[in-house]
Amino acid sequence: MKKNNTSLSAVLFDVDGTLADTERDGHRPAFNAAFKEFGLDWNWDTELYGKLLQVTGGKERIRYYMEKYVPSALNKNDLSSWIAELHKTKTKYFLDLLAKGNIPLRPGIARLIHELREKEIKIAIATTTTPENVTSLLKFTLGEESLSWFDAIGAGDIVPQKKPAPDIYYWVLEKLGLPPQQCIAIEDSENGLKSSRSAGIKTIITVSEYTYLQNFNGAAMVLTDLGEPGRLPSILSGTIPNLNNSWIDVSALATLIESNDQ
Ligand code: XBP
Ligand code: MG
Repeated sequence: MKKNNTSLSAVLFDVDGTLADTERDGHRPAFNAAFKEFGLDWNWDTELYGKLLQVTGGKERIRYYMEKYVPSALNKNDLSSWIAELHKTKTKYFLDLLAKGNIPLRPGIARLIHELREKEIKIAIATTTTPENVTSLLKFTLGEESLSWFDAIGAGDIVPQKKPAPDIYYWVLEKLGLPPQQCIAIEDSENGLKSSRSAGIKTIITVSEYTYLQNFNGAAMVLTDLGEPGRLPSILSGTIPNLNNSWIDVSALATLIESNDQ
């Protein structure tokens, strides 16, 4: 594929909600299992978890929950270390869930990743989640060797400010050595969109269960998912020139990057 300033050079994938539906039946029960192991009577049901998701990052989410719902528990000598230990336990349970193979990739993700590789377009990860969560998800869905397919994996505490700050996208762009104009981000949430757009990257949203009512102003396109041949996605807003009743493939992304739209 010919490369110029506005050619597609890389696709940057978010993880939770975008690569896979990890939140309701993955992260949430893992948090609850960790609470139990720590002797806490906290329970994050599906509705409460939806509210807590406005805070990105598991450790940040725990702290926010404590501040809002159980402020008496904040009275600990080393609160940050305690939260970090609790979160480490949560990660252990989440990794166990991934290893059971119960969390599949969303429609179109594996197809698009394979096509991007065939066409020699770089692929990268830009996520708030803990790095081991990303490597395990990739390993248990695309296979161990898939880790080497990614030109950059930006995850977790590698940057000081999590999404909606643009830091993680800046970090990945720098690793790739690419300007934002040559990249497309795929996200599922308003916080993710704010992050990618603040870094100047055109963004496609594939909505997830917890995010479909969020504000996606600034997205190039909002869809139910990336779609597959024979299983078309529904387009919720935006368009890609010449995307005629199709799924999202490399040619659609290449057209999007060359268009003048946001
Ligand atoms: C989603 C997040 C994460 C996960 C939990 O990240 O905000 O905090 O909910 O994972 P993204 P951790 O959509 O950017 O992938 O507990 O490891 O933070
Ligand atoms: Mg997400």
